[in-house]
Amino acid sequence: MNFLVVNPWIYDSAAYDFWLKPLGLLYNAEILKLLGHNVIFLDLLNRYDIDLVKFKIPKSKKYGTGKFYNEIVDKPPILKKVPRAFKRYGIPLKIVRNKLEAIKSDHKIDAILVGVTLTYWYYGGLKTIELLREYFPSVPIFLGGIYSSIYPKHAQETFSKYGVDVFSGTGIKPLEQVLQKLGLSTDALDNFNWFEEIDLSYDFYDSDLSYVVLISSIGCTFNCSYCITPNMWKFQSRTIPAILNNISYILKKRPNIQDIVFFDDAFLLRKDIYDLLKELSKFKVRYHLPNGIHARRVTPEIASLLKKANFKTIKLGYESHDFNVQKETGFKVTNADLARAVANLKKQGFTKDEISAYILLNLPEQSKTDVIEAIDFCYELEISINLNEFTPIPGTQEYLKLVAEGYIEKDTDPLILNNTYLPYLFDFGLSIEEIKEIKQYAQLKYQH
Ligand code: B12
Ligand code: SF4
Repeated sequence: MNFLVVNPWIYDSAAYDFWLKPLGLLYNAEILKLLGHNVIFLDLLNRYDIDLVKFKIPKSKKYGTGKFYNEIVDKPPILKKVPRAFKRYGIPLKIVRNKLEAIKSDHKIDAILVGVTLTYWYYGGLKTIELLREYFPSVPIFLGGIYSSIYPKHAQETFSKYGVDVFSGTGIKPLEQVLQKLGLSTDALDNFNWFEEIDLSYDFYDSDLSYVVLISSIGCTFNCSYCITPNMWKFQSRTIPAILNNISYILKKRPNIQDIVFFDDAFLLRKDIYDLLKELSKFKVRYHLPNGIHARRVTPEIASLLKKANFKTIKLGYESHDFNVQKETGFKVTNADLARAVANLKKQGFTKDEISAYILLNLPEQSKTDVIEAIDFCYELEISINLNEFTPIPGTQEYLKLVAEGYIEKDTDPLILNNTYLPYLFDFGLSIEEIKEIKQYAQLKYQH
């Protein structure tokens, strides 16, 4: 069969290509290919798309990250009160239309798969599907991914109008259900360990790529109050030989790749992390960890192995300076853990630019003082910071608490739960002024 697999645009007020690659869709596309199907992959967020670069040459910043092409679009009514521009990020509409026209005339598409990641990005999925329906009015469209797994009710209600079948859940099940719906056999997937066996090839990209994204483990053994990961995945890690094979396979095909990014939730939690890090040092690439790693696990030996393997981006999950907040939200870190991890990393020569800490901003139980103290603490440790604005994710403890306390409605439209819009629309947490003051404080402090 001919499958069209589409990574939709993002509609938001801010978005940046911080090594964004649609891993979930890539896995599903690889499995379809393995089953003998033909896959046409359309990533509307590919900054190096061959048609886009003819129109506008993208500028890449550090290690292949960079700005998406974007255009201001009309705001949906629910965001009218928010004084922020609303934009469509990704390949311009005209180019996408040309692509769909070409796909339609060259192939008989039998089914379309679309994946939405963040819950508040569903609107981009909707707009993409509206367009797909113009070209493929009667082709079955299937929606899956993090949004429909976290918020199935909303996804069902929103997308069924477009004749879209919505699937939730992680692993191979959603794809099996898609295949069954199409009347195809799933026997080949019985006892198939997709996480171990599928090599991400990046063959679906005919454009240049300066980085690739992989996962060596997925899920996490902690249970933080603001995080949905433990509800979605049981912690599992891919074996070291499989990870190394996957890297060799990619580098053989794309020797220009210089940056490998791990999207793991909890990169350091696997038991054989020491062995993995030793093996990773064999490849002449730079590695990056954009998700917060566990400070408690950054022992002197781990720090030394991270350095030897050539890790260039280390983000530590810190979130709050207040011991009570740390304890109540999941106890993944204390101030002493962070200080120890930083000392170990610094001893190996990691710089202030290479090490940063994620600090949560606007968590309901957090005070302005807590955020300021967290910034000061990181400044004193001489590391960089990333202020992460809190977003209540359906299903998490924080979300359920806000619903129980009456701050948000149970079936809230996820668009307004976007961390950029929250302070304009809800009464909990810090005010817009306080958030601005904190950001200015951090900026001024870090200018020196
Ligand atoms: C990597 C990652 C990042 C990266 C890149 C994110 C990206 N946009 O690609 C970085 C570090 C930049 C990041 C940032 C943020 N992230 Co993040 N991130 C993740 C993480 C750890 C992994 C995502 C991933 O690639 N998973 C691996 C793939 C294989 O899984 P998958 O996509 O679910 O796909 C599977 C299935 O869903 C299914 N599937 C997927 N698509 C389809 C389609 C069809 C048709 C079918 C049938 C099946 C199917 O098949 C796959 C295999 O099973 C997730 C947690 C998680 N474990 O998912 C959080 C997560 C997505 N992030 C989250 C958050 C909150 C954020 C931030 C907002 C944090 C902040 N406060 O600033 C920012 C937002 C930044 C941004 N604008 O992107 C939340 C989502 C919240 C939400 N409302 O939706 C998550 C769930 C973690 C959490 N805290 O609970 N993140
Ligand atoms: S440690 Fe990180 S990934 Fe694990 S539950 Fe907490 S926030 Fe989520």
